[in-house]
Amino acid sequence: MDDCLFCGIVARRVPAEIVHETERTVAFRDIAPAAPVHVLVVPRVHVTSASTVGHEHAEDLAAMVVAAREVAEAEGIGSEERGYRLVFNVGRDSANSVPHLHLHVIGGRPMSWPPG
Ligand code: DGP
Repeated sequence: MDDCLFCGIVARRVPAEIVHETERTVAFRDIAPAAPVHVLVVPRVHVTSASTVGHEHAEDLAAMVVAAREVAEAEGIGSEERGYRLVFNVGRDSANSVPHLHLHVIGGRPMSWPPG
């Protein structure tokens, strides 16, 4: 989509620090990191939100989770001893701000639960 920020990053129209790519996904560092490791994994195809995901997106979703694991391993937080958080924000209450599906990979420091 021409006016979508993350489609712009996927298409290299918008600069970003890309750290991982597959046939179906692109992963890049969050511009406002919430932790030492904060990477966003997005599908190359435009999907607006987890609230609009359907069975037709199954392969993209699986590819995103595998990409997140590979990013975490590459960043040195993939082990059970370290660990990381995977987050899909959906809608206003979650503070979702970019309408292109993205999986947050957050780690590199201890985190509490529940989130704020
Ligand atoms: P969310 O709240 O789940 O919609 O998260 C959107 C994230 O996207 C937020 O953590 C900040 C990040 N972000 C917003 N604009 C840009 C950008 O232009 N470049 C990069 N790399 N990240 C961005």
